[in-house]
Amino acid sequence: LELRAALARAVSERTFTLDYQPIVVMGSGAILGFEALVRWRHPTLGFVPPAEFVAIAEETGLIEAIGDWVLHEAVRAVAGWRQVRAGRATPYVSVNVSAHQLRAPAFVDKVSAALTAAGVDPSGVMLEITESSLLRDDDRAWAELAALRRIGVRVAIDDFGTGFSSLSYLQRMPVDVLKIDRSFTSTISGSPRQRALVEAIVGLAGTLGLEVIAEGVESRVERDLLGDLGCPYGQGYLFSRPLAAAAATALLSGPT
Ligand code: G
Ligand code: G
Ligand code: MN
Ligand code: NA
Repeated sequence: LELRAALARAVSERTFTLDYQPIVVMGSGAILGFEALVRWRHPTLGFVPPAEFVAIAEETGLIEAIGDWVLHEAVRAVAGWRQVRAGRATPYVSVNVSAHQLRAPAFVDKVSAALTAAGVDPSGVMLEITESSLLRDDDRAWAELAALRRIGVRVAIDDFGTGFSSLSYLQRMPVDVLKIDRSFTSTISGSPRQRALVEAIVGLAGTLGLEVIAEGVESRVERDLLGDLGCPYGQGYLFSRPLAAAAATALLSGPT
């Protein structure tokens, strides 16, 4: 309850920050974009893990205000990166969106407005929706996502493999990318069965014309196995931990 009140205060005082974790081409290390991860440091409780406060924010509806802030901040960051990278590859930002946000009216307009305000074209943003929330309220959410894809925003299924998407759902889902859940990545080196599962996911993605990104890549062994199985893109501690905004920009200023 105390945390709830503090969170409400944090929303009005905007005491959140975003960290950014690189998403890379695993073979070369080239940066494709960054996943934005919200952070909240409470004045006395210290750092509160997002898994905790995002859940409270969803229950209380505060996630809408937090999500709006995250979206604007993340899009502003892309504008900066694209300036740093002028004339070279154009990185995107991948933003986690909860089902609650998708259900709110005018979500599409909010995304467009954030893009317009920052002067970023829609290819600068990817939205991550968990597999379970996509399944929970399909109609509204799917319509919103389809509308976003029509303007050029990309959509990823987050934590893929942990939900229960049927093949017929997957075929119809308005998405571009599957992010393979880190529970698969972390067991891939020890288990032929897990390797076969990842291979099946990669094959499925190929059949459906979807891109795959492996999450939670922590070792070179995992990276190489993923490459062998046909998954070219990844993110994880092997490449980089989530970075503060300035560090992310500094990384992009480098040679690759
Ligand atoms: O950064 P960390 O691994 O602790 O994140 C934990 C969880 O919080 C992840 O599942 C992530 O998707 C979620 N999360 C992080 N940032 C955001 C955000 O801006 N919005 C929402 N809805 N979830 C987020
Ligand atoms: O659920 P989602 O995929 O959005 O969660 C992202 C979370 O995973 C972030 O909180 C991030 O800190 C965490 N993360 C990113 N890379 C790694 C990794 O290599 N290993 C582990 N254990 N966690 C990671
Ligand atoms: Mn995510
Ligand atoms: Na995930």
